Formats: sequence, C-alpha cells, structure tokens
Amino acid sequence: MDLKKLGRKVGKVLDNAGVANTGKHIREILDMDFKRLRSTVTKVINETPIADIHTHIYSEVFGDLLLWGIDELLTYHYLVAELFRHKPDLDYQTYWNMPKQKQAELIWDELFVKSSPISEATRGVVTVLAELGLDVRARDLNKIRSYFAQISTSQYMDKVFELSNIKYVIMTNDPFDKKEQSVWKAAHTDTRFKAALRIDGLLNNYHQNLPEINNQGFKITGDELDSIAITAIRDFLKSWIEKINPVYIATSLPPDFSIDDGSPRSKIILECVLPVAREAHLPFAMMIGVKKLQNPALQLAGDGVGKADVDVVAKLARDFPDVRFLVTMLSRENQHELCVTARKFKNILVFGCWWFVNNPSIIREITAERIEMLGLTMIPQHSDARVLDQLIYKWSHSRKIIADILAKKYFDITQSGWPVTKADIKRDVNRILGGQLLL
Ligand code: FIX
Ligand code: ZN
Repeated sequence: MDLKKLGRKVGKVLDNAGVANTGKHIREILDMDFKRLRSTVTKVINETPIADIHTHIYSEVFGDLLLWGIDELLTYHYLVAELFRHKPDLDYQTYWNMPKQKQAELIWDELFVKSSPISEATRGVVTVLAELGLDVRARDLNKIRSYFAQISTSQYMDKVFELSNIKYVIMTNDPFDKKEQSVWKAAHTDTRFKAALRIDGLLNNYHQNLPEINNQGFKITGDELDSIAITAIRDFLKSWIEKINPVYIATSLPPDFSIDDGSPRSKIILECVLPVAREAHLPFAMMIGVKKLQNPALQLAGDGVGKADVDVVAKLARDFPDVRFLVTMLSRENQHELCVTARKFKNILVFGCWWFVNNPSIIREITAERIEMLGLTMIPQHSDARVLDQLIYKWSHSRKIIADILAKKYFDITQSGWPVTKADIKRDVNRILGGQLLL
C-alpha cells in the first residue's frame, strides 16, 4: 500500500479514536504531493518579509547615492559589460563621456531592441517592468520613462519594498566616502535601511587612505603600523561603529587573500578589525574572490573573479572562535569547500550567491548543496542591489529558485513519512531569509 493510502487509513483510525487533529494533520501531510508542497513553499517564501543582508542601495536621506528608475536600471554595470560585447567597436571612453540618458538609450537599443533580453541582468529589467505593470510590448523607452517621471522617490521606494516584500536591507557604508560622511552627521531614521561598515578602503588601500584617517582625527604619522597606528585604527573603527550602528563589519578580498603574509591588510585584520569586532559583538563579513579592475576601462564593470584559498577562512575561524564570520565567495569552484569548512566551524555563517554566482543555474546548485550540508544554518541569498528597483527582480528570481529547491528537500523527507506542516515551512523560511540567523 502506498504511503498516501496508509496515511489516510491511519488518519481515519485516529479520528475515530478521537485523537484530536492528528488524523487531519497526517492526512494534510501525506496529501501534500510535490506540486502542492511546492505551491505551499512558494506561498510562504513570497509572504515572508526578507532581510536583504547585502545591498548597495541607500535610504532617501543619502540623496543622489540612492539610484532608481529605468535609466539607472539600464546603466547598471552588469549591462555595461554586456553592451561592449554587443558593440566591441564602441570605444570605452566614448561611452563614459555620454550623458546617462544616452548611455541608457544605447543599452536599450542594443540589448533589448536589437537582441533578446535573456541574460540574467537584462531579464531582470524585464521582470521589474512587468511587476510594475508596465506594457513593454512597444519596446518604447520613452513611454517607460514617463512612468518613472510621474512618481516621487518616496512613493517609488514604498512601492518597491511592497512589491519585493523586503523587511529591511543592509546598506554598504563606506567611511571614506565624502558624500556618506555628511549624511551620517544627521539622524538616519528609515528603519528599512540598516548599516554595514565597509572597510575595503582601510584593508585594501590603507596607505592611500591614510591621509583621510588623519583628516578624521585619528592621528597616524608615517607608514609603519606601529602601536600608535594600531590604536588609531581601532579608534577609527570604534568611532564609525558608534556613528552608524552597523549590523556587521565587511570587506571584499582578492582571490589570493592570505592572513599570514605580513601585509598591512593582514596586520589590520588581526590587530584591529577582529579585536574591535569581538568587543563590539559584531560579525566580520568577508566577501572573497574578487579581482578588482581586471579590465580598468570598464570601471565598476571591470572586476573579475578568481578561486581563493578557503583554508584562510578556516584559519581565522579557528584562531578567533569568539568572532562570527559571515562569508560569501565569488568563485563557483569555492562553494562546496566553503560549505564543508562551515561544517567544521560553528562561527562561520555562509551567505548569498554573490555577483557572478547570482545566476539561476548556479543559485540552484549552490542552494541545494548548502541545504544538503548546512541544513537551515545558512543565509541562501542577498540581492546586492545597486539600483533600488533591482530589489524587485533579484528577489523575484531568487525566491522562485529557493522555493523549488526547498520544496524538493521537504518532499524528500515527506516521502520517508516525516511530517512537514506549513508552520514548519514558515519557521524555516523565516530563519534563513528573515534575518534570524544574524540576530
Ligand atoms: O564588493 C561588493 O560588494 C560587490 O558586490 C560590488 O563591488 C559589485 O560591484 C556588485 O555590485 C556586484 O553585484
Ligand atoms: Zn556588493
């Protein structure tokens, strides 16, 4: 007798025996065939407000640091890289000298009119316009522009957060960015936006940013990382933690990142960042594997990827057991080893399908192996949105994939008779996507 029939029989017997509800529960469980199960998981994921733990978007108070609207969507650096593949004869500087509207028109024409927008980044624009309810059949950019022209920033922000059902986003806040510095002098009150203290400028460009650290009142003379410099850098970090109340401290790191190379970066991480993070009870987020400006002519679009040494993550987790490490890696080849390393160290929290692995075919693979090895102790995704509107597509695309993988994993256990109820699914989804793991 198959499981479902058995379940119905057992359910009836228990009902008749007056065992309250169990029969109903059993029937509910066993009746959840895969399609029903998947639609339940999809519904739960869509209804769960998401904590988006890494983005480059800003609340309104940050002024023109907040990017939104069709021209920003079209000139996103992912699409800039794709434009040059469509127009290899286009001179880089000619493009950069164009006004943004002209850049957007060129990208629209090449990637959306003369070719089909089926790459992940072009498809994302189509998803945004569809979810806004805009008719794109005419492929008329000016008609699309007229929608954005008639909505205010705050109205649009409310709409984007509503459509994407986001609880809050964590920004990327750079203490060396002059525009940001002025904002932090005033109160920052939009609770949909939390801060992250992003210290690439300190770790990857220390000597170049030394003057700025001094300008901010943290006196370091000379290039040596002596005890005075170490103290000043710790004070610099503490002052920014005090100022912006970050959820975590973060940096991106190159594929050849090493912690025992005696570099300024290693010394600052070991003697400043980790002691300050420990004292402030803040996680340290390492985003590892980016080759900055592999093609400088592409500017932001010019960064590449390289396989990194996961042993460095293990060494830091081992040597600093009381510091929590959030880790995401850029190379697809690093993902399995990162999962295994996270199984060895409880203070490693794996998160997101970052940048070049934020594509459906790879999200699917990574999410399945993370669930298989880490269960529900990882954060499957972040959006990395740079343009406000991208919250809509990055989460619409990822929710579908994560729901499908989760449903398959739940289905596997129901096939072995394990009860999976809607309450279980809600609890689990809220844990991995609702921000609980970061608390
Ligand atoms: O280092 C990072 O936070 C990266 O995500 C960015 O530098 C990158 O440009 C990006 O937005 C990728 O999605
Ligand atoms: Zn990012």
